Amino acid sequence: MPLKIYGIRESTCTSRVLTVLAEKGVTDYEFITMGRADMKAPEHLARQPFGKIPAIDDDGFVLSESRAICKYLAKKYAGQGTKLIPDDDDLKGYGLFEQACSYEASYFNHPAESIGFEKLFKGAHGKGPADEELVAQYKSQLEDTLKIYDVILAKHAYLAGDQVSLADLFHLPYGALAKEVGFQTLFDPYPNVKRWFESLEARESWKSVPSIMAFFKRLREAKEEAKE
Ligand SMILES: N[C@@H](CCC(=O)N[C@@H](CS)C(=O)NCC(=O)O)C(=O)O
Repeated sequence: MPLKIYGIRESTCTSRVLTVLAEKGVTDYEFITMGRADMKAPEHLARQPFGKIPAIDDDGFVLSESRAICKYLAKKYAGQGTKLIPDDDDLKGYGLFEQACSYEASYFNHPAESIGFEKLFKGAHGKGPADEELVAQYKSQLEDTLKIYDVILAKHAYLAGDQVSLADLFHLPYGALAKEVGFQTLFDPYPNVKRWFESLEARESWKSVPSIMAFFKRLREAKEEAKE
């Protein structure tokens, strides 16, 4: 049975997984597009107890949480495409890789995702306008992180060393979104971060994934059409 991916292609967390599949050259999978009601249905809650996307079903093995799915796929398809995770016997490489994954989860994701929430998701879900005071706070938190990233990325090309890894790719969905919603020049004051992020955005894998902005544009157009 082929690998099944449950998600919305343009959603930030699903795009993280699709980017990894593209890096690995995996095309043999079934994509199941989920609506909001599908996410809360009992059969999906069995895959993702929090009622979120994405989730996968790999021949009966069920897994959720985009970063865990990416790590699983990087190991499952270790023999093909870009090497995105250190070998099992590379203990120090593994430590550095997990350290970089933790940087993303601890210091980058929250402010970047929160900017996306305030500036895009909130309005799109009818939850009112962005709280610009909060946006400024998240931007400042993100800048604190980028300052430190700039020092790290002066020493090596990527966060875990000189090879790209999942830890770098994990930044793409919310980093790109933060730029799209009004902070196009966010990374510019940090030359090493700018070089690093632009190199990630230029990867064919990421360019093959549909943009979250296109999804919300379609949603807005559909709502406007329904009103007419
Ligand atoms: N930590 C989770 C986050 C999952 C998540 O928040 N997914 C969003 C889409 S990016 C979602 O399902 N939103 C719909 C909802 O919350 O109802 C992951 O990385 O998979």
